[in-house]
Amino acid sequence: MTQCTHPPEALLRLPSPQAATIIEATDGLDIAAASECIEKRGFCILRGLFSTADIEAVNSRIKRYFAAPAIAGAPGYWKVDHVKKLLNPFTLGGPAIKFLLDKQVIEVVEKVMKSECILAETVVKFDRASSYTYFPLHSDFGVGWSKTSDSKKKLSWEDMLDPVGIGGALYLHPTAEGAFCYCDGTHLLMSPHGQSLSRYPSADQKAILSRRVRCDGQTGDLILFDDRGFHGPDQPASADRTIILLDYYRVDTIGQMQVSPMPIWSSDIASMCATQLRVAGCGATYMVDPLDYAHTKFQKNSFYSTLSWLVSNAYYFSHLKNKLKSYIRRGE
Ligand SMILES: O=C(O)CCC(=O)C(=O)O
Ligand SMILES: [Fe+2]
Repeated sequence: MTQCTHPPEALLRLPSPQAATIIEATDGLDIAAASECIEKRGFCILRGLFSTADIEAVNSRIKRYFAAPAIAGAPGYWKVDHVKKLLNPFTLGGPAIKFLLDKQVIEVVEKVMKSECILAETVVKFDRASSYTYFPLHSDFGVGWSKTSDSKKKLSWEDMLDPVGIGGALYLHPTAEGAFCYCDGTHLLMSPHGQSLSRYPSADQKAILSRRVRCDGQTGDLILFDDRGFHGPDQPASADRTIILLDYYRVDTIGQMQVSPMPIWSSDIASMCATQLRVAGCGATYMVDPLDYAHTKFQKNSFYSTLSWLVSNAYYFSHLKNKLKSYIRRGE
């Protein structure tokens, strides 16, 4: 396979960028319209797919988890840097499952991929307003991509011709500043110079950036996007943002493999149909051991050992009190 036409020529052939296409899904999702839009533009917004009650229920669970970090088993968020709070949405249980394994969404994703899909990764992400860009526009895949350096599977040019991954960004509140952005049609380029936009010749960077569309949206909007196109959060931003990110991988390309296994509530399993179980990772293997997953990065932080010591000894005084009591009782 020879390399595809490089930008900006390939970009010049595309129609000029437009505002995001919003597909109303309140009375059922038009699967063909959604998949056609993703194929053509690389992204679309699905509106009205989820009930307000479910979004509110999930938001109130997130509020509890995002109030404090997860320490010693207490409910809380994961910390990997100053600006973000993270959490696996499966941890929330109940209605959260509906957002992660929606049957209509799976149908769209599998139609676009022309393959079965698997939910490879998902996260609830709080992004703090920031005066600097900490997550620049990027493509999630390129030739040679693999999740870990020792992975045998590396993406080839042939692999890049199919949508290897379809991402999802679910808005949990009205979102404008800091919203998800997609560079219209850039999934068709197939990342000829890799995933990082800063590595592209400046004319290409300019052409790609000129196609950037900010997906302003409402609570409950779900953006589906082809991971091969350039995308990322609107940064710098003066507003905080909380979203649920989803990433479905193409099984015919990657295999029945997740980035890391999902922590699913046992009580939620009965509500899942065979397709949802498969997409959730039932019978799948994984690329990264949960102990080494990026979201567990805090174990490498310089405060980790001090905090560990504090937690290990958090009940020391009540332990001493019990010891003293038993000593006194024995002496009576
Ligand atoms: O946070 C966002 O808006 C985009 C996230 C993303 O692109 C990613 O995690 O790869
Ligand atoms: Fe991404």
